[in-house]
Amino acid sequence: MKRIITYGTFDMLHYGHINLLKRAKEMGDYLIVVLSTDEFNWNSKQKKTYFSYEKRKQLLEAIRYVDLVIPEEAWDQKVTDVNLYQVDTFVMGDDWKGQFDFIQEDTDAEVVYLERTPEISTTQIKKDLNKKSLATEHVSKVE
Ligand code: C2G
Repeated sequence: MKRIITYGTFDMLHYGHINLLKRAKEMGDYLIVVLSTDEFNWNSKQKKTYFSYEKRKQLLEAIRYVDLVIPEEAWDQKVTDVNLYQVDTFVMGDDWKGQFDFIQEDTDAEVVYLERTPEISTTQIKKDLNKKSLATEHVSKVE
């Protein structure tokens, strides 16, 4: 059984995430998603997610491509994870290109960077929603 692993925050789940998970699963038989905890996001990425870890985990577990969701609590747990779960392929979007090549040296897993889906991101969604609400607010003021 070919095991694949990938890491992420997956906040405000969108089709860019789904495209990544679909392609990752197509590379093997079993996909492990290592999901960043709220503490890890805040302490190591200064990110406050919209959805809590439990909600983000619930969403990921509902996706047909995902077989297991485990917590990401530290940047340096990747080698341990890859060895513990006997992973064959470590997959990330290519915004991370080159950042995880060490996995190939330190484990038996190959590292693959998949092209990001353009024009969609959690940050973009938040920006667009803010713009829309400001525009609506302005219109209601001038009516
Ligand atoms: N992604 C993508 N296309 C997008 C947005 C995201 O392919 N339009 C991919 C990212 O490249 C990543 C995965 O979806 O591989 C999850 O994206 P994020 O939730 O933004 O993950 P990130 O914050 O990059 O956290 O230790 C690694 C980190 O946990 C990765």
